[in-house]
Amino acid sequence: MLSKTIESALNNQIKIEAESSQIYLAMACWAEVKGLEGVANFMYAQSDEEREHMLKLVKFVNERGGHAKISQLKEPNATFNSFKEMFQKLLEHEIFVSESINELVHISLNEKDYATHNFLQWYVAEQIEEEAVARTILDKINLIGDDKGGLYLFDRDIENLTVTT
Ligand code: OFO
Repeated sequence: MLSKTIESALNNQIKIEAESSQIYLAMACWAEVKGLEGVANFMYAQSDEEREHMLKLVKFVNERGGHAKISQLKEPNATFNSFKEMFQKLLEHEIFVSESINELVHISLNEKDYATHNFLQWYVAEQIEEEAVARTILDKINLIGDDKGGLYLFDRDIENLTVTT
């Protein structure tokens, strides 16, 4: 059985994962209208993954005697000045999510909820992976600079940078 504190902390994370999915969906749309198909597909996949992260939490809360809360979401940013800016925002967002997961781990230990603590380890590992992918992408974009040919190749290759869930 989840304590009220844990239930509300997990529900807050459900909202964060749902918002992540929306943020990445908006990024996918922007990349698609800008003609970068590879980047768009990559971001659509990221958006789907965030929804999976959300669902995993929803099911955990409901199975442990809580009630998952489905909240109203913030409208995400729809346009960016550049792909570099877009991926910088992605990295910043993932760092924010990691901090939120760390806080949850901290709360679960305070509450002596070892089942939730164990469940959260998957998210801890996932965040390491997602931050690493975002940093790799930014390194590549920094190398490309303003080179259009480089951006074309990057768009073709980004789909190989898959994130494992
Ligand atoms: Fe990438 O945020 Fe979910 O966990």
